[in-house]
Amino acid sequence: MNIAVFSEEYRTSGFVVARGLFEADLLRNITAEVEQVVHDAAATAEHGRVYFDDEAAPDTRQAVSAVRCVFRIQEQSVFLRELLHSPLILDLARSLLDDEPVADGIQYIDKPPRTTYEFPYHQDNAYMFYDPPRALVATLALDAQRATGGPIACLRGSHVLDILQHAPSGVQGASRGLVELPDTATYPEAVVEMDVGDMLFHHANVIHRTGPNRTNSHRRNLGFIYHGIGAKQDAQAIADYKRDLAGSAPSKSN
Ligand SMILES: O=C(O)CCC(=O)C(=O)O
Repeated sequence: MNIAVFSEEYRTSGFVVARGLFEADLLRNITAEVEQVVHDAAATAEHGRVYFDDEAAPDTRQAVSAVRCVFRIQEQSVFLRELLHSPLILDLARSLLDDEPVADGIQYIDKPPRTTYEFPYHQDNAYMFYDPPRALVATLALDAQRATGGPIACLRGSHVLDILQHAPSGVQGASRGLVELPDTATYPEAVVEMDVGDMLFHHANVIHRTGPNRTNSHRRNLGFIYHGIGAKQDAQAIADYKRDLAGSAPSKSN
């Protein structure tokens, strides 16, 4: 990989994909570990950390195949904690952030087969509150994802925007959605199709969403979250956000 070209793509578009970053053996081990942790998480169904595709259907609550999100997944696995701090990801994150990366955590997000839920357009920094916005999510594709499978779609170049107005989305696992989209002629949508082992790095300010999964396969993503050591979180904004969240849909900040 040419790191200069890779970083330039990120700086221009607000996202970039490292194709085939994870080789087959490592990927097999990661997938096996994730499946074990998700299985255990499904059994605990810890509120605020584990969300099912249909929270209203009690019979699906314990089914691993119905898990939608597990947040802070690294807390349950030494192996995944080590991966979060491994040079394989940190070295790329350092180049993109232009700063020393600090690991925040790992989120697991599945789009089970034929699920209709969507993550609305949003900017991650609308709930991370990093200033300057030197933060990113590195998403490892555990499954191949084509346009019909609910892949991440980014508005190219939109990371240069400030945080736009968001409102509660009502979607379990994605607390906030953009109130109004910016001009998509200026920031065109790019659907990021990935193969197993690809890793998408997206800037915390880039506007992105995911649609329904119209396939018969799972679409599992593992998102590694980092910020630059020089970026500070706005404590007041976080406190306000948590207060606003009470009573509305839980969030990826959980
Ligand atoms: O994987 C998904 O469906 C959503 C990912 C996302 O919105 C994010 O990583 O910020």
